[in-house]
Amino acid sequence: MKEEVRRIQEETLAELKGVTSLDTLQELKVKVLGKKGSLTALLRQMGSLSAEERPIFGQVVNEARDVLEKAWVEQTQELEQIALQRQIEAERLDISLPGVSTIRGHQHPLTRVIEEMEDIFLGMGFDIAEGPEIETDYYNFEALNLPKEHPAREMQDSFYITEEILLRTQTSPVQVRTMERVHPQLPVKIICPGKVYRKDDDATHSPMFHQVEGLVVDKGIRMSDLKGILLNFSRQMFGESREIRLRPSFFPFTEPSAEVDVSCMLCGGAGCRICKGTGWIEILGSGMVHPKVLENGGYNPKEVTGFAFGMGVERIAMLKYGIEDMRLLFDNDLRFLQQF
Ligand code: 2U9
Repeated sequence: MKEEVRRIQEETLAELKGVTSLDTLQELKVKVLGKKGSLTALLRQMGSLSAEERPIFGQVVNEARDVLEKAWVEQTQELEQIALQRQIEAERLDISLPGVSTIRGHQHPLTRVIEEMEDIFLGMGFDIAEGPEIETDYYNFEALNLPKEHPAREMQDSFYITEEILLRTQTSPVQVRTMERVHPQLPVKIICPGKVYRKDDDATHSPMFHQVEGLVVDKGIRMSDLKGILLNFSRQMFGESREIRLRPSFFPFTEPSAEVDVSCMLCGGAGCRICKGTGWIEILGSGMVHPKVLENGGYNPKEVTGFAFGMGVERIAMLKYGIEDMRLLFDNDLRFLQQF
């Protein structure tokens, strides 16, 4: 039986050397040392030996077990080492390779223009007010002195949702809402940037566009205050040497009303293609707030006066950057947008 133990030991050691996977190694261990293993089976036969032979045989089996256990541990470590090497090899990083740079986006030209306008007016002490794009007929028209039958509120020009609810056609309802909220507090000095909607669609009109409107209400506000603020704005926006001029106009919500031209930023006033030879470019509408509108905001027109103005952001962006077709601002074509 001792020879049998030696044979198992030698055969197993030889087999172990050829094992290349940890699973096979475990299977072999069970085959020899497991409950039904070949060495365990020999141990069970000890009963047939004499009392003198038993301890000697036990020692031989234990020695064989120790030798095999040790060989297993060594072989396991070796296979684990090989597996680790393979993994390291497979996951190797070449840190000398150049990195992949991320593409950096930037602000849309309209966002840039809106933020530039906001900065200019914040610098002159204005607050920024915002409000809903879906409005009631009252705030969009009625409160702004545009009664039901007024031609400026033609049904076909506005996006109506119901008879009383529509997409705002101007940001003026925000000013009315603000006056309602803060009165009788003075002064009111706000600009309202935001999206507005009208049924227009061509090279110079879009069904959705952006406006920045302004409103100042206080005791003793005069047209010269309006002119001063707009001259300051025009010079910061279009250049220090700009001049402005006011032409009489009409809006239902302001009286008197004026359209404002800025001296041409391209030719400096000499006359060119952009200003159509006049030297002047219209940039906004304005006026003294109509007494009825002040009243609708909760103020007494006998005690306070105010001025208001409104401009289309797309138009200003087109002038500032020389963009010929408004639709370019909404196409999201990177070949256009990357130029800014
Ligand atoms: C209140 C009172 C008065 C806002 C004003 C204009 C003149 C104006 C146009 C410019 C180009 C709209 O985008 S555009 O088509 N706007 O000409 N807007 S005065 O007047 C107000 C606003 C709010 C409470």
